[in-house]
Amino acid sequence: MSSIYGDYENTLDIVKDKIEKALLDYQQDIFEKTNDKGFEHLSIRIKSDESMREKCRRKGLPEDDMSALYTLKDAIGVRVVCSFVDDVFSVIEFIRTIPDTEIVEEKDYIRHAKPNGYRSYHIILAVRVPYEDVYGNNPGTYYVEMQIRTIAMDTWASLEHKMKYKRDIPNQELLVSELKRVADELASCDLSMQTIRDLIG
Ligand code: 0O2
Repeated sequence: MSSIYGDYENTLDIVKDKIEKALLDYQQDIFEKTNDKGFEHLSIRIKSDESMREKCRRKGLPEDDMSALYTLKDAIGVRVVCSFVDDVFSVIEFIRTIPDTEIVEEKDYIRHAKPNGYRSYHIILAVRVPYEDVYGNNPGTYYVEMQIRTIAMDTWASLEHKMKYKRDIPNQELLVSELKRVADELASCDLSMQTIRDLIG
């Protein structure tokens, strides 16, 4: 079976590399200016053919390049994990300045946590490249889903994700409410950590 990304698979790699380079340059720049890191770590991936097909099926979409590259906008996924909440917002401000890109969707689950306690900042970034896109436009537009959050938020999200996809967990209801409680405690710790860092200077 041919790739769900069709003729556009190679361009996805180019877009991924462009965004990765921008973020690594940012990290380098912050380090040169402050001797500190702009973020703790970065992960960037292209959703596998099988995962994208599975997501299309789950959402009732045709398994084709239009669904994979335009209707769903997370073929390329980036996660930037920071030590401190202020670093998260600095990364977001940097993202606004990346040339040939435009933020087309923003969800602030940090100031507005989801009811289950999930916190993270989500951006859908449209990236213009001198190659054809799925609509036949050249320069073309490709999309990148970005999640920017603290280490605490990231650890919580991994644990909650694990629970969601495991079946037959005993006391699931209790775990859900414990996770919510812990999410709020972690948010409070994130703020205290930020305050201490500011006081240290
Ligand atoms: P997958 O398979 O991980 O790619 P919506 O339709 O608005 O409810 P949407 O458009 O998918 O949701 O966007 P949203 O809310 O920005 O979520 C995007 C991704 O963030 C999700 O991908 C998850 O990876 C993550 N995410 C969102 N909410 C939660 C949460 O409550 N817990 C955890 N652990 N992760 C979350 P998908 O869409 O699930 O698909």
